[in-house]
Amino acid sequence: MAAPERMAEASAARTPDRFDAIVVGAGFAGMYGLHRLREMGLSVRVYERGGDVGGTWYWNRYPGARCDIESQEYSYSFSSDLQQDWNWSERYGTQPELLAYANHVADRFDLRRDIRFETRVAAAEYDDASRLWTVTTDTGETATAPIFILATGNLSTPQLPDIPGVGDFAGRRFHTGDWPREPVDFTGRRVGVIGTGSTAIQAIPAIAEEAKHLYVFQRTANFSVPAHHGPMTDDFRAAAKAAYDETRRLARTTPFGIARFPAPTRSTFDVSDEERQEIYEKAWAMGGQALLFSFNDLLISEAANETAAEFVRNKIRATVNDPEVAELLCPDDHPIGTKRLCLDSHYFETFNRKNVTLVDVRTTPITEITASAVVVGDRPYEIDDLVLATGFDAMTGAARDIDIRNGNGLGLRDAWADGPRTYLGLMVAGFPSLFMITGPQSPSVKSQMILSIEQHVDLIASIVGRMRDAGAKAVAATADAQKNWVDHANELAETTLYTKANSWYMGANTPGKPRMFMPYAGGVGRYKETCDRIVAEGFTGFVFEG
Ligand code: FAD
Ligand code: N01
Repeated sequence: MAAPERMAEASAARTPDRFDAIVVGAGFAGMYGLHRLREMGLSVRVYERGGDVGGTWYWNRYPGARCDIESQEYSYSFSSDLQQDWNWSERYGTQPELLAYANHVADRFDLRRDIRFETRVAAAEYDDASRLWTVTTDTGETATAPIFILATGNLSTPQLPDIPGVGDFAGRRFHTGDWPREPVDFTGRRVGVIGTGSTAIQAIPAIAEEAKHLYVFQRTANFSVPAHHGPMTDDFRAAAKAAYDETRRLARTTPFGIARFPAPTRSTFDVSDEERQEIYEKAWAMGGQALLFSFNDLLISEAANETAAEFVRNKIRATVNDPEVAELLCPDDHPIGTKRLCLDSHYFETFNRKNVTLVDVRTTPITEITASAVVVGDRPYEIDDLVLATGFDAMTGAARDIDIRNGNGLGLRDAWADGPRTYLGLMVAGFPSLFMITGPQSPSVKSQMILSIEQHVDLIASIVGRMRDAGAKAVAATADAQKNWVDHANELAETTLYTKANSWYMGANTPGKPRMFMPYAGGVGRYKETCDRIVAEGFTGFVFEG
């Protein structure tokens, strides 16, 4: 029987809760996953615990939230009409604009009819005999499908700090990753922000504009470079639209998936001190991640890295008026770029304001949070509002939150007890027909993520296409292929400086989590070439069953 007829027959026999594919999450990954599989003729059900589409941009509504990759790159490429019709208004899209874009995509491709909102997937179990996944939600719904896709996001499980009393605070308490739907006004309020990661660095200048007083509780200083944010001019937008075919093609060959940042070819020490300084100054003036793409050894050699790190520290010293505060803001415990390089709009300048106090909680840690204060040592800082910019149980948190079991009853949590192990960041050996979009050991968070999402969804589509062509009922990654891939990913990570930081990339921010560098460090271009070769060679490392 031909593949389309088989699908048609399956559709005719389907009961209401039986689908060809079930997808968890309606962020950019789940949205494109739904669209792409539906285009192939599959029936798809998406479950999303939020009230609408957008994922990251639905949840992270804190003041100042925006992307750190320019909008003409940080956007879908799969539809030329969409690219041409949508007009970005700013260089780095703001959260409201990115959410509007997600909504536009949902409307344009009529996605919502296949999405169940406000429904959390609690469990999923595979049955070896029927080769079906059965998914259970917190609303008591169950559904089955041969294909089960986690589009649950890498930064979607907000994490509260393990500080005694954090639940006792009686004022308004916010986590930036689960911000209220309605705007929050800080006018006239005493606000405490815990955290100085990318999120806090965006939120602090915006909150400082409104608050009566803002206390920033910093445990680890972070490197940040100016975004040089601004409106997108008509000329720039028109040129970007005209060049889309070429920029998207180029982006797929680069380390980070950004056309603007091809792989650098020179070493830090190929140039004189003066020339290096000029190169850094140019990158600083350009803004964004440009600095890290100045030389090819910045994330490999400590000596090279230190030149860029000290350049940024000197910028901080030149910006912050109080030398003691400036030194506190200078990162000294990790190489630059080994945590996500932050982009800011006047972050360091904010510490020159009279209504902002930096509180060093590394020397003297936060001892507790009371009903009205953050207590550092024995000193209480009385506040009205507490903002927790304390990050996420990153990369594995959302998948581990679902009780996923294979046909032998083995849980994904157990399979990953020593850290995530995947084939290509796409599948886990022993868990047939379970796919992850931008899973661990794929470029994922070390890339322009919409590009990586599209690449993974397209790869899943070609595997599903192969299943249909072969009349297969399931597909699995082999244990050998997974072992080789994990070894390769770990070996690559060991050649970089990434392992030297206590970052969420390493799982270091989540108590009890095994330490390993979770994203693929080989870069987008190399990863894509590998995937393309695997497909061309007949899906090496995958077994089609039944
Ligand atoms: P998400 O957008 O996280 O969507 C996952 C969805 O799955 C969520 O809506 C969640 O509610 C849902 N979900 C999870 N578990 C369940 C469950 N059990 N049941 C039902 N639903 C579930 N990346 C970049 O490349 N550039 C940037 O500039 C950039 N900026 C960022 C800024 C912030 C503040 C954050 C937090 C991340 C940023 N990222 C950026 C990363 C960003 O997460 C990705 O770019 C992208 O939006 C991820 O899309 P996604 O669909 O994979 O995941
Ligand atoms: O989270 P983080 P985030 N006591 O984990 C501190 C993306 N993103 O939400 O470093 C005191 O980076 C913690 O301190 P320390 C981006 O990929 C992108 O900021 O552990 N402090 C740290 O300062 C980013 O990397 C954009 O010592 C405590 C902070 O909380 C990722 O999301 C914008 C503490 C957490 O920083 C996550 O960023 C925003 C405690 N007990 C986010 N516990 C863009 O611009 C935690 N901290 C694209």
